[in-house]
Amino acid sequence: MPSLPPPRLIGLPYDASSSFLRGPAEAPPRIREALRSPAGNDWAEDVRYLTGPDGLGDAGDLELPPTGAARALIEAGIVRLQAGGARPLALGGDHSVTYPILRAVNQAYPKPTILHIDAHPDLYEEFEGDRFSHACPFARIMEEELAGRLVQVGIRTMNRHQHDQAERYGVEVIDMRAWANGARPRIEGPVYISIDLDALDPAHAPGVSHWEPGGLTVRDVLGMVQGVSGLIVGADVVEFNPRRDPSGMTAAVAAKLAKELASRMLA
Ligand SMILES: [Mn+2]
Repeated sequence: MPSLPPPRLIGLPYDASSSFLRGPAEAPPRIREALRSPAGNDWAEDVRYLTGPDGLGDAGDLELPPTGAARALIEAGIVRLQAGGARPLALGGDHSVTYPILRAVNQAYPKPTILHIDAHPDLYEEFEGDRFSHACPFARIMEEELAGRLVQVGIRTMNRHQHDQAERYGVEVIDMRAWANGARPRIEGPVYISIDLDALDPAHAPGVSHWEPGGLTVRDVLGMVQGVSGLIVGADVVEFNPRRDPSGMTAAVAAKLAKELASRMLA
């Protein structure tokens, strides 16, 4: 059996599709800094060493303009990374980046299941006149049929329009009330994992643009990542806003999630 392409970090410094605050474009170097911090080590919780030739690679950051032209560059950048024999572990950027990433991932792995961990469904048909807003990526993904299944976890901002969109596209939503009652995602086969840090309770991850109390713990999200048994075809950690993270604590959370995603991708 040929060995799987290893995971490789790719930074997407882009936040021009954010509806509320800028800042996530500054995230990738801050997450790398936390990954390399001497405060921690280079091991995942399953005792896997992540550094070195068999570990987590790094493709650096894409150079992106603060305009919609960034989408094509992101798609091309992920296609290039995959052609180079790697699977993307993308560091956002705002959540709009997930749509072009999925277009690229579909070329290597058609229609994966998407495990989408977020406070928000991001299913708006358009938001304030923009169909490519960070409030819309999963509407674009579903209308282009870029996912076999879309499973959302951590949702706690559903409104009537997005509820209708979820029904229209057959989205499986485990909202926070269902999570609290014990509902858990069941994921089989190839999966893409998209983690918006605002899925976490702001007490755990204050460095995000949209504070939405009543969310997941860091351990909840780590458990979901570590519990995925299928092939992870790619992943992203998005919506980290360093401007709201003076302590660097949310950067540490983003780095921790990236490490555990990398370890699952290397397993
Ligand atoms: Mn969100």
